[in-house]
Amino acid sequence: MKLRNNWTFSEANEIYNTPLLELIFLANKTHREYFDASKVQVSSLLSIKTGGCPEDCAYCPQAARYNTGLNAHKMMDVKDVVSKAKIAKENGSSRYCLGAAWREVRDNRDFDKVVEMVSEINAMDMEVCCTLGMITEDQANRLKEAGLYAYNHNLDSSKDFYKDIISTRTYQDRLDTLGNVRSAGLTICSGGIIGMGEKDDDRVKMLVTLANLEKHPESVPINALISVEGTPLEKQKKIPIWEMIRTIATAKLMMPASMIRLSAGRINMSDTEQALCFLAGANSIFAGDKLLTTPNPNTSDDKKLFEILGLTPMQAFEHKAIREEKRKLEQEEV
Ligand code: SAM
Ligand code: DTB
Ligand code: SF4
Repeated sequence: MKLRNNWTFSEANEIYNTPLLELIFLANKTHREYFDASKVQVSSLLSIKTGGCPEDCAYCPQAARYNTGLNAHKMMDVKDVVSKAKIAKENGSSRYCLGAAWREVRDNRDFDKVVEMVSEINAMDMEVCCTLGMITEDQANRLKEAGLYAYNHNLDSSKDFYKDIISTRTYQDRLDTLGNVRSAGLTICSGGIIGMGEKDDDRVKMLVTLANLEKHPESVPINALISVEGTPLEKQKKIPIWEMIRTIATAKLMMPASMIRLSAGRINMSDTEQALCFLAGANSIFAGDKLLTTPNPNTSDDKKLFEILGLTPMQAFEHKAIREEKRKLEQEEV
């Protein structure tokens, strides 16, 4: 299957509505054309600056305006972050993602510290990712020079539904940041959240926007909402697993060379449910007892799950090599 960035809504919608077992089969088949299906990328997350965020994202426990009982924390020290990254590496993580509860990056001492963290973790031969909110091209360049590999910035949902979830910035702001990240030569990690009350159409539209970017995001996190008490979405029910599977499989069929990450929400999924997500083309997870502020399955349970399913963690940068090889072969075919 060739990579495309001219998807129409109706094409994507048809994929999303394919009978479920057929959809899983097609996604799995496509996945195997691009990746070794026995390998899963394991990433770890760390919240380096927690809470007190001025934005109003309705799902987020870190927004200062909601009472979620979260303890805010100022920027962590570089050495503490580096030692946590070491532990994550020992536990099989090849990617380390640093998250800050910021609306946007500012050129201040805290940003200098992030640059230092990136450079030290990159020197440990891990893929370093940051998620720091909106960013300019200059700031993205600075991170790239320090050794940053990826920048995470989610579209979260469709343009239409975005307005119901966030009012303090626009969808275009998100797209502009993705453009700045690309211009700096970084890889993009961008996906969304399902289970916020959006319609199937909103999920399909979000995937069309992602898949029609000039270049597909190299990784696409699909988060199931973790409904946190005190946020406006506290009453949202757990998303049926079938909808998670449909979203993952559709993302894989539209962006076959991208890593689809089964992200937030694994804590509420059984092993069997997670296995179906892997079968539908997910090949990346967040590991470690905590995501940014909410719980995640513990490392020993994940190790057991990998054993049962015959999965092994990918090495750092391994998937990049697989993709490049595949692209080379395709070019030879033409
Ligand atoms: N402040 C930065 C930003 O918004 O881009 C970076 C951190 S923010 C917490 C990163 C992403 O986490 C959000 O874009 C959202 O997709 C995801 N997220 C936050 N709260 C979540 C929740 N309760 N359930 C699922 N995903 C969540
Ligand atoms: C992503 O798509 N999901 C991660 C990561 N990128 C930064 C964050 C999930 C956060 C879940 C809520 C929390 O733990 O605070
Ligand atoms: Fe702030 Fe990011 Fe949470 Fe929105 S998702 S409130 S920008 S930390």
